[in-house]
Amino acid sequence: MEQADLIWHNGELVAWEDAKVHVLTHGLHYGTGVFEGERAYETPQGTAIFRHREHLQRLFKSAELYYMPIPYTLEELRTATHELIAANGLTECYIRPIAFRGYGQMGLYPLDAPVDVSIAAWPWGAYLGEDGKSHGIRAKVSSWRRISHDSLIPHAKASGQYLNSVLAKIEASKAGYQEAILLDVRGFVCEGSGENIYVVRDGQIVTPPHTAGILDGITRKSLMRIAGDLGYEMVERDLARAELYLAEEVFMSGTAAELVPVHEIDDHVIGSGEPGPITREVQRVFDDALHGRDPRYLEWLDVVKVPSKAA
Ligand code: PPE
Repeated sequence: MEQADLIWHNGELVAWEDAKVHVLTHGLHYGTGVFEGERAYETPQGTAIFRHREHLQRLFKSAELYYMPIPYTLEELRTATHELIAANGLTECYIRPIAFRGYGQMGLYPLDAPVDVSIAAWPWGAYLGEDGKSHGIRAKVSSWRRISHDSLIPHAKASGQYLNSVLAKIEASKAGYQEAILLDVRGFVCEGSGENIYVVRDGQIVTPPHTAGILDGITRKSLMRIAGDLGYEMVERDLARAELYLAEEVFMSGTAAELVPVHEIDDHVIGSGEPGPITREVQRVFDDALHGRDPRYLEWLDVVKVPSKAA
């Protein structure tokens, strides 16, 4: 990975290589952590974090779902992130806040363990490759089902839950595909290992509902608004596996991945085999929104005061 100079750790900026934890950190053993993935982009207003408050709200909600009090306020973490980006001199970056049960208690009862909070930021290019973003990726339906409501909390972005995504990602990758698509416990389409998913059928954009065990993606919410503004209806409903193969277009979205077209699933060519017109249109407007080029979506930007080429 690409490094930056500093990491914010429990209220202080420390050197990147000194941001370490004890091997008996609770979260390392039991996955008791919650995290976020955010991105900052260069915009005409300066470097800006996309939907920063919404990401931090989800972080606090994930923590609360696991009975983990974060010892900072949302505004404190927001300001800390601005300081971190400025101190690192970053103009575009990925941002990873994480709150986790720290060192001091072993055993499954976590409530006496301290809660540590770190924020890292570093340059991270196209998650599924530049080529994937522009020409689309090949995906495989995983043999692993997405974690379900009755054993974990799909709405929480919690560290331990990601073992599910890790298994799916390894399986897809070993089979020669770039991404996995997980079905939910009932066998309906859920999402990618780190992305929400959308299918275009009869000109309508369809995406799995909350009850399918998705992570409530912030990019998903943004695309829903953008699609509506473009005059498309985005419908939340259960999707049968075969609807992936029958789709005119398929795309995925996430903070790291951004919007990525899918041109092949389980060796079935999707539509023309090229990213379709609706995918392209939504992708273009989303890219404008991220980079502050569309006045309709400026409210989504949290501008950081750092020297910026565009400023
Ligand atoms: N589902 C999952 C399972 C998921 O991890 C993400 C984000 C999404 C959907 C999309 O959510 P949003 O980013 O709010 O639109 N995945 C994060 C972690 C990726 C990683 O490899 O780490 C991300 O994109 O930052």
